[in-house]
Amino acid sequence: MDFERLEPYEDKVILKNVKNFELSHIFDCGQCFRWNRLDNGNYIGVAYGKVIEVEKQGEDVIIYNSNEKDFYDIWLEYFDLNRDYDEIKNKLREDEILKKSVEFGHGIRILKQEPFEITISFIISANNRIPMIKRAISRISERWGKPLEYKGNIYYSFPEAEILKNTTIEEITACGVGFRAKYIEDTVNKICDSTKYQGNFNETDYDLRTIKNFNDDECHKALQKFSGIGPKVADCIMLFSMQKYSAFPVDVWVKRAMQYFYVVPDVSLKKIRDFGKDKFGELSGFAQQYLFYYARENNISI
Ligand code: 8HG
Repeated sequence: MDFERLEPYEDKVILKNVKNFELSHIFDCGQCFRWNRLDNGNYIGVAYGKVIEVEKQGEDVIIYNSNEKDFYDIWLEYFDLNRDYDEIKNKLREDEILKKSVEFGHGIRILKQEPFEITISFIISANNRIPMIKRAISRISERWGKPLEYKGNIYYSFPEAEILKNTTIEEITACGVGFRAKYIEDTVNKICDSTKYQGNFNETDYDLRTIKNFNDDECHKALQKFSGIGPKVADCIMLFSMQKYSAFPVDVWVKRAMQYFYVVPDVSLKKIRDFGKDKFGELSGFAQQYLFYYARENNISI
């Protein structure tokens, strides 16, 4: 566990002596799109139908607009606080080359996000830039999500699949997702049709809860049955919302990082994925995140 104890209050909780928790590392390392930094360095974000503000004060972390129940029901797992990141970092640091990236992003934690939101978000991420991805997801939420008030401002939850099912391709396109609208529509339809069979033996591979229970390789394959999901996007979905830590998403930054640090020749993304998974094994997903953050923040080139 990476914190000592919880101090609950009426409308906030304080986590005392938190290890391996840096707001900018967690929220700007590429895994999430719904967190925004305030001028004072705090972050406000929406997840699991709630809006919270997070502040780091010394070694403590304060979660505003929350309480003890929500912390144990949602945020403890969301922030992966039961995991000891020192253990992961120590193992990864045995690789002399990875040391630099691990030290640079020492406060990264892999968030446990919602599978449906992350599936749609990473379909939008394909061949796209992070500010554009964030804008599109924010527009989809404003249009179809539930309003949540905090300090006089309105935030919006990410809409349920059933709600997005009743939209048109034109409406989704208008949120700024471009050619990906048809993939979103098709994926939403498949997910909604599959959940009709919840509890029966008729369940299809399109039910995200079922897919989440598959082993890592089956999960990676099952996700690619949706349209708009290739190996890279499937790796991101399984890593950021299904706790499959052997995933190794290779985008241009991770490719560059692997070439820069490991002198991998200019080969296919698939070869780099195999190389990474082979090297980092069960910790591939974590290694990938330290590499992605290092490469992008330092704008490395090869
Ligand atoms: O966390 C991420 N890892 C990898 N490998 N790729 C990512 C992450 N987050 C993210 O948005 N991407 C993709 O990188 C989306 C987009 O194609 C590009 C933005 O730099």
